[in-house]
Amino acid sequence: MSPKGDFAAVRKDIKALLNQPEYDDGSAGPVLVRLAWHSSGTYDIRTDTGGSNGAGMRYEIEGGDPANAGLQHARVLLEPVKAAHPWITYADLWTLAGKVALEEAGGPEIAWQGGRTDYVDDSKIKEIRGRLPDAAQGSDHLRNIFYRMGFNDQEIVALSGAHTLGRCHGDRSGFEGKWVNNPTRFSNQYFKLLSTLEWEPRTLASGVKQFGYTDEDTETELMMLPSDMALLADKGFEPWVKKYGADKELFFKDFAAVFAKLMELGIKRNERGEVTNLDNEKGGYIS
Ligand code: CCH
Repeated sequence: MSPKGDFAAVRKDIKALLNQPEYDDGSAGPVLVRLAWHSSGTYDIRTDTGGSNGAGMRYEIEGGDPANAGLQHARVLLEPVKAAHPWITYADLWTLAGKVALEEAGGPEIAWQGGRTDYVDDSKIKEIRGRLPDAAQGSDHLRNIFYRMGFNDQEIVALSGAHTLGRCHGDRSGFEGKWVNNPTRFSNQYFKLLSTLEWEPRTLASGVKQFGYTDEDTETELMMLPSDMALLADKGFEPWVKKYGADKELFFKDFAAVFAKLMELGIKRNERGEVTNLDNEKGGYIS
């Protein structure tokens, strides 16, 4: 068992579970990134509620939000890490796992600090459902959701580049498929494909509408969500799609900054980096 605060030991254990030959495209990384994002993306800057503190997804009221369907796989996967390092909070473990997964997938280094606490009950998460984005909607919706978290247009586009990783699962969101050919490798490929391929509207057998592209040569089928396509059709978003597609370094730099900001939503720290809005008696340590 590692001593309290030994985040390097936790990182090592997270790294060790990323390779999952039987799961999806062979890596647990993408679903861990999604867990980190959904644990943070509930933040509301006006009411200062939600965010990465608390690990509210352990409770039905938040974990059972249809937007969080499938994330139990990620949480279950991390249980052995929690068992080996019981001092770490779930809120820290989930966000740290997202950082480690991104870096191990070849992404930029993401600044991360510990100290989050876990809610002791669900009393603070009553109004949390419906705060995550709906992939069937367009740019007005994206702005409503992400401005509420405190992000601007450039940051919304940079964050969307995470869709280079992973895939959609019919039994989770209803959408099907992957955005890029190599969905376990972080890159700016999502932006390149979004702006250069001829995306066609597709209706799945379930009636769900998304966009598709079939590469006849390789017989590869790729997809985009309606919310991804909305980035292309919007004057404020589209220039950033082009910039990130053309400049991987710029995308990596901006993504690292905005993902670090996402992980800190709802966290207040003093000048020593210690979290001051604690939700239980245990927290407050720093990395
Ligand atoms: Fe996302 N995302 N996401 N997404 N997402 C899905 C999967 C992933 C939206 C909808 C969906 C971000 C933003 C948005 C990931 C990271 C981020 C799925 C499929 C839907 C639907 C879920 C399934 O079926 O398993 C919408 C709408 C938005 C609006 O902007 C942001 C921001 C991030 C991170 C920074 C990752 C990674 C996945 C793949 C998960 C996996 O299991 O492979």
